[in-house]
Amino acid sequence: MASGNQGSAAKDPTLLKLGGAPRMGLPGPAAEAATEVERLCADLERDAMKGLWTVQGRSEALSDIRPHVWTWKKIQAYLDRAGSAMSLEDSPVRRALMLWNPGAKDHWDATNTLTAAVQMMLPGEKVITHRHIHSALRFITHGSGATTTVNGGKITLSAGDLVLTPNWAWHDHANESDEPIIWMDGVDRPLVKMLDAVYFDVYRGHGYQPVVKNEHEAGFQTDLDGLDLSRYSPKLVYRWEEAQRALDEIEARNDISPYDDVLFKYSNPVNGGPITPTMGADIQRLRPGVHTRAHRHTNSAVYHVYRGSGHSIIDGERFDWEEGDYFVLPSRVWHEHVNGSSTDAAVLFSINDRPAYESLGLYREEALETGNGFQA
Ligand code: GTQ
Ligand code: FE2
Repeated sequence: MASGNQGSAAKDPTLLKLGGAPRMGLPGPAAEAATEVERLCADLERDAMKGLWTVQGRSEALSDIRPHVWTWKKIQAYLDRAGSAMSLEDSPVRRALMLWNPGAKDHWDATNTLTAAVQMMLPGEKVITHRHIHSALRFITHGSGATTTVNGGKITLSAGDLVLTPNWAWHDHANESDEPIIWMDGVDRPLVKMLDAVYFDVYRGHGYQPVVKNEHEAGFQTDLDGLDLSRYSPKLVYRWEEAQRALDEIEARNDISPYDDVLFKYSNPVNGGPITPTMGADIQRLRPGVHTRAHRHTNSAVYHVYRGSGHSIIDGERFDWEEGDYFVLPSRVWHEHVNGSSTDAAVLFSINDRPAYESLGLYREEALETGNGFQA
């Protein structure tokens, strides 16, 4: 197990003991005072209050979000079934399989802040225009010839491309190719839900927005419904070739992260900041045989194994992954990544909620100092 796990310390019941009479400064014998404290607690709860002392020490406990791997083999079989069972002809819904964290209690998301889903469109299918206050992004994993139209600009997408649909941007999707299109959706849905900020709007008459921009204008939009372009990237599409070139350059200048190896953060060209205020995305290359050092941080993340195979050690447990798999990293747990191949690079695409933590001043990161930086 990982050392220094805040969760196990916080779950220690001895931390939760009531103060008792002397420390509470209450009169009378300890037993009677404890009883009075118990009566007080019960009465408080009947009147919609709670003694802080009954919960102190619990807030550091880790959330119920657990590390988990969803295999491509399983996802693919379910996509096949969903493809046969439902067709998307001008559909208001999307055929997307949400990756439901086995620890999530009252929602169906990958973490407490991030929705990750695998969406498929068959040849000729299209889904109608809507918009929402959520920021969303798609990373194309299979096929070529998908289109996403964002605020009147139609963007054609191939495997390895990343496209953004920022806050309140109209968007619809189509598969104009003759093969299935599959992509990863990342959405800041649970965070926005928790903040009670959800707005959702369907385009007039369940139809489609008109395409009014050319291809170049579509991929770089500076008229995003009044959005602050320093917080929402006007660059809406990041091509696979660009990402690969960026990784090549980072590797060539030996700008290696001990925790992530060769990592490129998709960023806003206006200021180098994150692509949205709530959700970020990274692409990373684990060079052959690389075993990264362990660290932990406040943000959570969901990974897609775009190429290669290996494993990650998350909170002391080994999780193997292969091409096409997805896995989730909860907040504040130690993690390190291993490329299982000594000849081929592994490529991981991931979404994270780090921008939300950073803008709220809550981002914290810590390197593992024991075990030479590796979990036991
Ligand atoms: O394709 O517009 O997975 O609005 C979740 C919410 C996909 C979409 C999701 C969405 C979409
Ligand atoms: Fe959407």
